[in-house]
Amino acid sequence: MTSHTTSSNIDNVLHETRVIEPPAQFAAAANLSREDYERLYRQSLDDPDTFWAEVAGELTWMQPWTQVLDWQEPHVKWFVGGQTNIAYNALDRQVALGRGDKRAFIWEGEDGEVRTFTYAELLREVKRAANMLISLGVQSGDRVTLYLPLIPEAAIAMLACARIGAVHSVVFGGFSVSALSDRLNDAQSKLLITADAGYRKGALVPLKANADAAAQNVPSLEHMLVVCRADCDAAMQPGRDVWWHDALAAASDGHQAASLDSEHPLFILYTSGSTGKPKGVLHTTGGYMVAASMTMQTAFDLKEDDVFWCTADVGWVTGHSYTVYGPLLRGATAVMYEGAPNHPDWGRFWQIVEKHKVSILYTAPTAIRSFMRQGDGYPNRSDLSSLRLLGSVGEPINPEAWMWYFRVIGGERCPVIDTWWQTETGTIMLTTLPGAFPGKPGSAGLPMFGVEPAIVTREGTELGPDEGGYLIIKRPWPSMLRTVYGDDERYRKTYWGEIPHVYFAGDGARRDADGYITVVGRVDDVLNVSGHRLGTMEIESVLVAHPSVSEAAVVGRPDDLKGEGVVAFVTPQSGYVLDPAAIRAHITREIGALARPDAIVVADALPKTRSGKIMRRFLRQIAAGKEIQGDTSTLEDPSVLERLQAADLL
Ligand code: 6R9
Repeated sequence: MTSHTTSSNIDNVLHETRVIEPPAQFAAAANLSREDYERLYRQSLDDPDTFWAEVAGELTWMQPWTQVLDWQEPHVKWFVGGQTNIAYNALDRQVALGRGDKRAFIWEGEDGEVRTFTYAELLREVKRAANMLISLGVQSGDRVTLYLPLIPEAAIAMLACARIGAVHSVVFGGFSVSALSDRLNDAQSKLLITADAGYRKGALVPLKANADAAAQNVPSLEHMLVVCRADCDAAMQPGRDVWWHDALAAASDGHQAASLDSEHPLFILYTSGSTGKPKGVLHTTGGYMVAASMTMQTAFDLKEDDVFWCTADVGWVTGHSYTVYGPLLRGATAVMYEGAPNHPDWGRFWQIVEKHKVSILYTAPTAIRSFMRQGDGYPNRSDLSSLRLLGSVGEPINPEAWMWYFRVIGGERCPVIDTWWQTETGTIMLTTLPGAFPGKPGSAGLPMFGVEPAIVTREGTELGPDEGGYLIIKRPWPSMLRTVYGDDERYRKTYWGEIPHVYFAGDGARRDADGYITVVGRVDDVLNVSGHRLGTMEIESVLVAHPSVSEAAVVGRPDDLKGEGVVAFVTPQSGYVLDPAAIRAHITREIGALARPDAIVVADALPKTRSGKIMRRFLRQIAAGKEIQGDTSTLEDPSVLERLQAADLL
């Protein structure tokens, strides 16, 4: 098994034996006890129809389903024949339940501006936005791409799409022109919703200019809706571009949510895979809604007066499920923060926690490690006593960061839940329920309801306690991806074709004698940089498109802060001199700053087998500054390795 996860992380996790019992006060008030979990988990596997019917029954359906599950591997339908609307359940239903005056969102801009929306206000905005989309010709089933900063309009646009049955595809605002253009074309989007600009560390990101450049090669695109976030200084193309505020002002606030089939597509979200082209992961309405609502309630032990802050941008799946849909489906108050964690300094998160009295904080290990590096001074300057629960997501959390989070941020009063899941799984799959089970630093823990995981060999044989292998899921769950948009064959092969009849997660993991699963990292050519997935092939194909590059190989190397860093090995095209600055600029332009290599090694050749296959295993060792280990005899020219080891990291 090849794992790219930082070896120091793995070593730490392997030697970790601490068990942190749930703080007594938290446990006493927890929604679910250990016995509840065990009973409900058993029921969710033994009698899924009853379990899911009960959970789904907490939400509003315009037409009841006739069958809970229809599984024809690899295709699944949940709540078959049912009709519902996730935006209705997130908003209209909350107002009907008496939460009209409760705060739905507290948004804070990087510049300190605060906007709040009650459920009634948010519903009104979403109804108007739904009418605005209709007036621009958007119909049920059409794709709408969002390229926005983390501002309330991002959530409003998502909910408005869902309300009329349009399929949203959110592209992270940090992605490049060509990444946006590829995603617009793959989804054949009719409408692009963007902003004049976005704020990042005090500077302006020119979103509209990027959107204009991306739109040049997108034949399907009819309109662009532009939110004014900065100074409304954007070139508008007559006939195509419309200001959000103008169109919204003209739209009526009367709108009835569409009654949609349970399997009606809800969103596409692109994520990196092992090949060059990102996958459009498709999620549908009913199952996703039920799982988002259920996991929000159980994993986060949600209470009526919680203030929930998931720090993820809506450009990632975490932002879909726990910044927007999950909290609203449970009628919670959610915090949204637009900017960087270190703007104007590393105390920003803690000031936000104090100011808005955040009770549940959900963030990524890479952020926790950055905070840790800045010392205890920043968090100690703020009153963090409102916090009662802490969550982690996106990559393995090293036990040191876990303990720091628990001790310094949570004051040893707040349980820490480590949640493992993926864009493809839609919602949380592994975590130990806080209050019901002790936490083990570094280990995500137990399966959520309805999730049947196993650790297996490449052949699919189940492994025993503490044996490392491949993480698989043995049966479908409601928020499972339904396909790869436009490429069902890739869906079948990637997820159901690696090991017969099980879902292949692409992660390596172990399970201990208590059933806790520790996920150690990807087993495919996917890097996890600061919790974001990047395909090495994706970066390589961009590298070789540069005129000065002949061949390229990209690997990850352990990085204390980011988890993994990107190292690019490149050989020059004859007659060219490789300029690392130009290469970095090229990657930033073509993919985004996230993929910019931390180190570039210019080489005269790459280590290849006689059949021409690049041996990335050796490159990983070189990138990590390690001794070369393993059989080098299959290499066509083993001396390449010595030259690479002697080369400078640029
Ligand atoms: C939600 C999200 C998914 C990949 C996944 C795994 C890694 C996420 C983790 C974790 C260890 C955790 N990952 N959570 N690894 N422990 N708690 O992050 O989705 O962006 O699709 O990434 O992230 O490698 O396969 P996504």
